[in-house]
Amino acid sequence: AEVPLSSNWTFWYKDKCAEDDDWRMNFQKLFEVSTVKQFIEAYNKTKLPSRLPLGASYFFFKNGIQPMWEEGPNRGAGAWIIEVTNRINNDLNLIWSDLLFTLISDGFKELSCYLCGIACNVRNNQTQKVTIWTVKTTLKNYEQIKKIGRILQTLKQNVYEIKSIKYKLHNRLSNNFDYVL
Ligand code: M7G
Repeated sequence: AEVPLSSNWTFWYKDKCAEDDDWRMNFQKLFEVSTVKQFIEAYNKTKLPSRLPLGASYFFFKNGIQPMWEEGPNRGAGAWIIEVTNRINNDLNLIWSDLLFTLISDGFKELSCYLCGIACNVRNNQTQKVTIWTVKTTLKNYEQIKKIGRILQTLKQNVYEIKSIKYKLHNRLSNNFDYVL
């Protein structure tokens, strides 16, 4: 029998859109996965982020959560943003894969209920981002959401060239960050 995942996930691709297009268009659902086998097959059929065209994004979200700020538990929430400096080396791919495998193996344990999904944005040779979208921060879950950030910081102890890890609210128009560790 197939080994079930502890959550079901959807893999999305979003192509770059023109400035005045509605950002919420041109999403493509690539795969829905609910077993280890389905995940591995989907992973093997998907290009690594470094091979995506500039401006494109991947999203890997829990089933039922649309990868948009306006939807469900993303509303009023934010994300941990991991900025990676360099497209030439493999760090973006490694961090993205690391997080995919962590999510499907329930590596965040009791913190997983505070996570909505992850995204990867390929922008130019200077800016690549992997973002970890959480539920809305409250006084009650603030510590847990910070703890997710501290876990992500352990990625820095590896060889990855990470520029910064910061938390940003989705609805913030400026580029200010809301909290750092
Ligand atoms: P991005 O693609 O997340 O990152 O956002 P980038 O700044 O590195 O390119 C780029 C722009 O896309 C934002 O400033 C928004 O105009 C739009 N955008 C991004 N997201 C994730 C959303 C979203 O969830 N909803 C809406 N309405 N617009 C978004």
